[in-house]
Amino acid sequence: MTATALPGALAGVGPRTRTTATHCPYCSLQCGITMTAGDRPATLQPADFPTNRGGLCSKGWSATELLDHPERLTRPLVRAVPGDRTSPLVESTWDDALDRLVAAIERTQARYGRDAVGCFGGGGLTNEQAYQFGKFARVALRTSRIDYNGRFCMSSAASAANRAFGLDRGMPFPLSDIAAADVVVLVGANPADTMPPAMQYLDAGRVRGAQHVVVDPRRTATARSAALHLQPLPGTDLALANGLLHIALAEGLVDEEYVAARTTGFDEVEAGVAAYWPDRVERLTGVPVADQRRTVFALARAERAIVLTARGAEQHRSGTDTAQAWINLALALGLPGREGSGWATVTGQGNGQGGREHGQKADQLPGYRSITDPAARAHVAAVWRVEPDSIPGPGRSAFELLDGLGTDGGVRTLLVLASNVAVSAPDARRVVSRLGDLDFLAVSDFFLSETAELADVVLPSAMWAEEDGTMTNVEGRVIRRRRALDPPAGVRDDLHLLAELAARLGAGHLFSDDPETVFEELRRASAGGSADYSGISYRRIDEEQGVFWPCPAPADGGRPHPGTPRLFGERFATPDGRARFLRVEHVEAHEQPDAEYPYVLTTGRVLAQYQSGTQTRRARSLQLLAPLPRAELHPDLARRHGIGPDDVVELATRRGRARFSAHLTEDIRPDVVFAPFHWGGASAANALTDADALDPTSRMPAFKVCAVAVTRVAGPVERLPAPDAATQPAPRPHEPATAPTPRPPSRRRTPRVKSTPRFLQGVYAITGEGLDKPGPVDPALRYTVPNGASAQALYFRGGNSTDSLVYALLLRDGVPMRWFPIGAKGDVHVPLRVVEDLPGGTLVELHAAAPAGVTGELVVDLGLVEV
Ligand SMILES: Nc1nc2c(c(=O)[nH]1)N[C@H]1C(S)=C(S)[C@@H](COP(=O)(O)OP(=O)(O)OC[C@H]3O[C@@H](n4cnc5c(=O)[nH]c(N)nc54)[C@H](O)[C@@H]3O)O[C@H]1N2
Ligand SMILES: Nc1nc2c(c(=O)[nH]1)N[C@H]1C(S)=C(S)[C@@H](COP(=O)(O)OP(=O)(O)OC[C@H]3O[C@@H](n4cnc5c(=O)[nH]c(N)nc54)[C@H](O)[C@@H]3O)O[C@H]1N2
Ligand code: SF4
Ligand SMILES: [Mo]
Repeated sequence: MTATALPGALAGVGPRTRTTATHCPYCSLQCGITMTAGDRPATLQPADFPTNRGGLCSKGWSATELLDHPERLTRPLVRAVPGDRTSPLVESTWDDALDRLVAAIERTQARYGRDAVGCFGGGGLTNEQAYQFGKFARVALRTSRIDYNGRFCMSSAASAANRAFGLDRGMPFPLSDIAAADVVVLVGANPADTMPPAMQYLDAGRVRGAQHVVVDPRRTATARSAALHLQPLPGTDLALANGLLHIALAEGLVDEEYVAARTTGFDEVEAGVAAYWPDRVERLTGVPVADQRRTVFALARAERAIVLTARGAEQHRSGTDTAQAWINLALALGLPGREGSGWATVTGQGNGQGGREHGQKADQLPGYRSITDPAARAHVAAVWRVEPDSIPGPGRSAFELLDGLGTDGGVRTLLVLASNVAVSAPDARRVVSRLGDLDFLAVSDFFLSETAELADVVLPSAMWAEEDGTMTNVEGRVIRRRRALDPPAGVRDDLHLLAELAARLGAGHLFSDDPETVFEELRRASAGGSADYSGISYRRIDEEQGVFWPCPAPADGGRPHPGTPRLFGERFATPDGRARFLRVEHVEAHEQPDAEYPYVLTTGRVLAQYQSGTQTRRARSLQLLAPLPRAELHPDLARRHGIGPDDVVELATRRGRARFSAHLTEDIRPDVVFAPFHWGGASAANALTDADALDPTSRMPAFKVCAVAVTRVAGPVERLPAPDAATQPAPRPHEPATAPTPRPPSRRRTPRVKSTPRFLQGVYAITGEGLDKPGPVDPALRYTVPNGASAQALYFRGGNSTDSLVYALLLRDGVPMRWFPIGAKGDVHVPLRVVEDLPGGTLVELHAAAPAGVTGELVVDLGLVEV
């Protein structure tokens, strides 16, 4: 394959140089650049693309530094002693590395079943790679176990958008609409540091007199340029949004005509927000009543108004409901679907949007289809040329997949593409310990990331400028990543890697390593799905500066579909065309500050580092800008602990300890500490974060809030020392498969929590309609947790009288949560997680599935306690 053709390739500037139009490799803004490459080190210039209009941030400017970085991996690495991960990683051949990986896959699947091999992907992969990875898992490995790092990113906003609008395109309008809005409220978004060139749209609005409101516990660069800064306690954004809606109702600001014409469910929400009166909201959030009122009035009086949420609001155990609360507010004010107005989430990774559409999610098939929908399975199976029944069911979400590594029923051989979970996953010390429990770990990366360091096999991948493909940016615009130079000898791109692995697993005839061929297949697989790409082609992207999905293929002979820059103008993507209000309630953060851990820790980003830092920590120019990981502390907090500017501080939580240089600033709330997560080792913010309470719908961990203690360690230093190993708490062990021996009853009386047992149980006759067609069995197998109470699930027992494998399926609010396979004439007893609260209002149901025509009896017993 040679470098790309027109119009990506422009005239070269030297005899053997060529210039290619492509995009920055990092965030979802996907700033346009032109690269010059050939007989000298590659260089780049910002381009006049609609998202950046000639702008670029320091990360983009430095991107070419890494292409020929001395630490770049150019050969596969394997363990000197196979199977011994304490032996050194040594260079090897592709044949040897792939032989080892394929042998591990076959060994694991023969011994433990297909689901014992797992895949973990990333939102940095191109659409073609993400699509191929999802297909590879289901077709070549036939495993259900695939998920990706987007679960840790915008999954809460995605679930909320799907629930409310029937469609998840993060921004349902082009970025340029932000410049035209009279009011923009940014909730937990800091684009001044995370997408600097996008600030020109906010700046343009401000010049016209637009008002911006920033909701952030820190007075960030974004907040400083806004008209109003609300500084809530982390994890209270839902209460704030409900409070704003309460005021809107009280002041008659609700757009009743819009609510009546375009939405459903408002009455319930109206009743719900009655409890969020302004003083109470001030107590919960710390946002003064006067500021609450200013925000609502500004939003309601604006001709055009936009509410944006990002990770600050979404990375919580109630992230989905928090996004919904802001959607409720936007709907009540009549914003979504009105030109220049609406709600949007700011997607983060380069292909964070496309990465969540093409099937690398546990519950998903390409075109944003559901893997449990029989019609979706049939459509995709036809494109893949496999039987619908051969496509596995839903797998486990990212953290649950990682937490189960090496256990019975968990993954034992894992393939990671484009993610550095050892640094970026929550409670990362626990994740590192789980990675150690694997039988085999393979990682594809272009540097030896902290995760790659733990692998049995490391596969050197091509970098962004060396591969072709498409990406879908923050706006939902499908663009082209174009190959500007050849990868170093010995390096392969991930499309090629997956096609080659599939061939070795006997499915090679179903896979291609050519990006455009894969894209053509992706188009067909997406046709008719909600993320419909079927009318998009490489040529159209080249000609039109990208194409916004949905863009269906025209019927025979019809005019090409123009793409959809703005959604929801006429109707929402729900069956009745109306947006759905949903009542949501504030829940406290899972971990509250106490005497031992008195402050709230929140985490996030700094301008000059990207994500887990594998790339940006290696860029010399960026190291000069952000050499040391710095934790932000208020001077009052610092004084209490004798901490001076730049001192070394140790942050401790129940999970671990990490050290940072102290950045004293009045821009942060005095009860909050902020730490960036771009570093591993001594300064790993994710050694501190909590993964024990995931969002019930999106399975998002609470990256943005846990309880922390702060101590001073030493004065300023050049290199941060590691915390004392002896003080690091042991990572939480796997949940034991068998119950521990009961201790003799203690004599000390402890106060009992009043609880009531609840059971969904009985013996039912079943007739199967297909293993992929689960359905309700009996009305008795439904239970709604009463309002004001909460419940915990204790166990599931099931028996199966038929001659075939059947499944029982546990649903929570209509969403499948767990599958319980019960073998022919078999029975199971599965302990469930008792520390996970099912809040009041949650609907719990059991469904079942059996192969078509199979009849017999199913015995089920789901035990819960109601508190
Ligand atoms: N420089 C840089 N840019 C990036 C990235 C990067 O790593 N570095 N990553 C990209 C990716 S993948 C993503 S997802 C985006 C993320 O982009 P953002 O969401 O803008 O980034 P964060 O820093 O994670 O969080 C934003 C803000 O949320 C605030 N915050 C923390 N807790 C809370 C809370 O409870 N409520 C509210 N309202 N705010 C809170 C933080 O103080 C922070 O300023 O950035 C993209 N761009
Ligand atoms: N505490 C805390 N933790 C967080 C967050 C937070 O706000 N706070 N944010 C979360 C969010 S929003 C995100 S998106 C995740 C991101 O976390 P990660 O998934 O770890 O993201 P990256 O650091 O981008 O990891 C990508 C890795 O793959 C490599 N890579 C990049 N592109 C490619 C490619 O095309 N092919 C291959 N083979 N390798 C590639 C890079 O070198 C890097 O090692 O972190 C999450 N973790
Ligand atoms: S804003 Fe994002 S896409 Fe643009 S240059 Fe910076 S990192 Fe790259
Ligand atoms: Mo992200």
